[in-house]
Amino acid sequence: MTVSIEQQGEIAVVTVDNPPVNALSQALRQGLLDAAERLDADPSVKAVVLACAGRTFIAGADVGEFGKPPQPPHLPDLVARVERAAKPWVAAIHGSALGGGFEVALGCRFRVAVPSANVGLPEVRLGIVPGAGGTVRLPRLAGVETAVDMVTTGAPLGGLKAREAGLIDAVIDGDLIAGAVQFSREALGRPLPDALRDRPVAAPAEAFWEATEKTVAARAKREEAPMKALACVRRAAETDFETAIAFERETFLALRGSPQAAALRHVFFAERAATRPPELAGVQPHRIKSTAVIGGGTMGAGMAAALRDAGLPVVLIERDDAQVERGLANLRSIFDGAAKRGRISAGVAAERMAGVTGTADHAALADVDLVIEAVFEDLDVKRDVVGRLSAVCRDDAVLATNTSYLDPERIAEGIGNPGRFLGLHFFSPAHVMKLLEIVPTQATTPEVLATGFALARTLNKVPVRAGISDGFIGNRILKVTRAQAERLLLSGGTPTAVDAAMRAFGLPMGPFEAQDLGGLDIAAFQRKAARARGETPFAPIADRLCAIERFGQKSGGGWYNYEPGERTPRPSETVAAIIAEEAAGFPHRDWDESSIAECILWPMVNEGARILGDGTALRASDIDLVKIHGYGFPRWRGGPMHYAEASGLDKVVDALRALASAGLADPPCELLLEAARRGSFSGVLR
Ligand code: 3H9
Repeated sequence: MTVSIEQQGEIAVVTVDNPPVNALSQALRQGLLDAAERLDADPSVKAVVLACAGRTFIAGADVGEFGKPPQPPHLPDLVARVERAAKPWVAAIHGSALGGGFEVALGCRFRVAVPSANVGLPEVRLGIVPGAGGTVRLPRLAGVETAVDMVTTGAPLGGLKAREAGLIDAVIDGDLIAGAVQFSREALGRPLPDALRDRPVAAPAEAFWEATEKTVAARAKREEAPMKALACVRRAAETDFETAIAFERETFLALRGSPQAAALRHVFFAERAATRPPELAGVQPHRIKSTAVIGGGTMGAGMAAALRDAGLPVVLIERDDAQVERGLANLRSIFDGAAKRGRISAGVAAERMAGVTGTADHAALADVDLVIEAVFEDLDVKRDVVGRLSAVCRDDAVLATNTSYLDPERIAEGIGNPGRFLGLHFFSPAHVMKLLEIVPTQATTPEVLATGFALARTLNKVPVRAGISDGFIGNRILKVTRAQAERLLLSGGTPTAVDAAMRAFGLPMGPFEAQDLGGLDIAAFQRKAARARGETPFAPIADRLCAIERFGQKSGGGWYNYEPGERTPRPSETVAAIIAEEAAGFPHRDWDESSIAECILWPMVNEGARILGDGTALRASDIDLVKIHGYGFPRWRGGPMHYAEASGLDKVVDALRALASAGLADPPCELLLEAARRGSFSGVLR
């Protein structure tokens, strides 16, 4: 870490260099404080430009320090010191000025930025509120409404929008430092504006707060930080500067140690670790400039949309012209839907479609860099497709399967150059869901595996490396979830109670509602295939529902009844009667919300531990990412593995033993027992 000072006439340029993102570590805070002292004492300096080396301005407090006691100098004191410097400071922003980085910029008298910069206070995404005056200075700069919007959503603003909102004083095209120095010289010729601490806040009407509290509460659901951030801005509008700063700091420190903040920090680092597997360091991915998707159904169209959203041209292959038209129509409806909801303009939707070539002719694949098949989930069908691809595609083209349950090794058997083949498992809807399971075979080369990770980055997806096992990581755990949900029904629970308990835990939907939405037939098809392989999948009630064609919403009823044209689940007497028959002889118990949640969650964690144990996942945090980004597990709970650790693995083991002795779950596996002895999954060896 260095803080260097270089003088250009009467302007001093302070440059921070603390790779990778100039986070405000203790050493950097000290370095900046020393610089402020030194520059105040130097009579030849009339103004100070604060700039950063590397890819970004200061991206925030050092999140890695949050688990430890705060060390002086504290960030609020640094910001206050910059604000009351004898010479005006000008923040020169490129990349991101986020969190504490933006708070330092708010301590400066002026802010200038390149158009590609962005500024914001994303603290709520880490379960905290700004802790160095952000909620108090921002409303003084840009008004209460902008401040509320930014601190409660955490969304940053781009350079031009930030200029419009008054967050920055000038957009600099061309050389940022030269522009900032020039800006400073000109500013010295005019009366200085007040420091933000000395500016008033226009307090909005009481009705504004009432309405905003409702909106923020509805959006935040169970997350604590957004409402607290709102309370901080309100305090800034209703009291004096010092009182508001003290309130913000107190709120920040209380949240910093909260379970939600710990969970969200865990996810923050898990997401970053997942994108850069250490074993692929230095491995060059293939360049992907053109792509193809085989199959234009829901999955194929979603994948094609994701590729187009990232600017890649797509060839969409179907078996005949009619199917090509159907696939293109699926894709068009995705873009039209996005345009209707205002996410993209009609022009952009048309441009996305223009980049798609629909055809039944495999000759169109001769020169593409990457082909992903999304045809029917049947081994022979997929093998046939992949065999054809290996014959028509370039020898170095990457070939991928989007299978959810089949063995990629078997799909690729016999193809030429098998090193270029891998599984890329998207989640439906593929243009929306962030998760991408990347599944190498024994033969997949490191370069092709690295291409999977590079593709995920291009598509803005969260990549997780998964080994080959039935359902990889996500669907393997899903099977356990569903089996547990049925065990609950056999032992006295109802679909309504189970769904309500899982919603109360924080999932967007309970397991039965989710099955009704997705359709029970897909899992039934997989169970049939599993039974043909000699396995014994457990779904006694779902099997009976499928036998009477209760497939979910699409057939007018599944676990629940649905009125025509409605999606509201209503309890079904037919289902209740089937449950009662199946449950006969099973010991009943009273289930409350928390015991239902544990009966589902702890067996999920046990399966997660098995998945770690057999190498299907490399890290417990990868399992958390799979559940969060593929299945809606609440981010603020940190994923099932983190949640189990935070709850105490001993407690999880005891609860699993109790469930197992009642015939309601498998006993804890070896790896879970080992993790419980250590108190954590990290460092547990398989
Ligand atoms: C805050 O400021 C609180 C204050 O209000 C109050 C204090 C009193 N700390 O994302 P990348 C690491 S809260 C530590 O892949 P990109 C990251 O782990 C903070 N480390 O790069 C990774 O490490 P590695 C508010 C951090 O170019 C490397 O940097 N600020 C931090 O795709 C590269 O990260 C935020 O929430 C950090 N703050 O994106 C901003 N940030 O190489 C969070 C990053 O070892 N950061 N790292 O895996 C970001 O949004 C992105 O990193 C950024 C760059 C957009 C800046």
